[in-house]
Amino acid sequence: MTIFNRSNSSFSSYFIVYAVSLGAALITGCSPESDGQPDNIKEKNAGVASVRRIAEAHISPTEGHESEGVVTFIEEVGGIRVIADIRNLSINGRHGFHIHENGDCSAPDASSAGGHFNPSGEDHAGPDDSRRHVGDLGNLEATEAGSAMYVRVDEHLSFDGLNSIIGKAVVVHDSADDFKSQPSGAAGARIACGVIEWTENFSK
Ligand SMILES: [Cu+2]
Ligand SMILES: [Zn+2]
Repeated sequence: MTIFNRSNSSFSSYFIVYAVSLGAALITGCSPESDGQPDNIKEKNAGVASVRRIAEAHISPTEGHESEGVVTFIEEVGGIRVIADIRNLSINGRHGFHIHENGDCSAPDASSAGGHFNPSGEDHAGPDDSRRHVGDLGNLEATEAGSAMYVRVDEHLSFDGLNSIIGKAVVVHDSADDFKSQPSGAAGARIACGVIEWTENFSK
């Protein structure tokens, strides 16, 4: 009896996973470009409930560095889902990852992006601290291949009002954020930067 229940339960799990995968395959396979949304965004959204607007930052290296990638921001109930996909980082390194107050990456060292986005005048802290800069997203953790994936639903971020991150900059740092040092976690040089903008489909 016990054995039967166990195998029955794992069959159900398998079936659910299969059904979700099939659904995602049908969405991407049968309506290519029908809504103008890129396939990579569709895949990220598959299975995510209550998706609304989406913004993105294309991350480019600052002078003398090579890190690059994309950060996607998806509006959800309870906050903004942040999905970062960054490559050419130092191997196994931890890299401070913040939203800075100016959407301007034009300076060779990205100093034009200003300080951490901090509309409520708090001290610098870690992403899980209730009082922090809105822009305090913590660290990227690179693999031995020098790439980092970061996923977090953050309740401090918004697409509207005082905490709106639209038009701000995402900055990746050379060193780890210690979540304590003021004003920016002693995370070192700015090695990559990108401005947060609406994706094509969510332009207003
Ligand atoms: Cu920073
Ligand atoms: Zn900060």
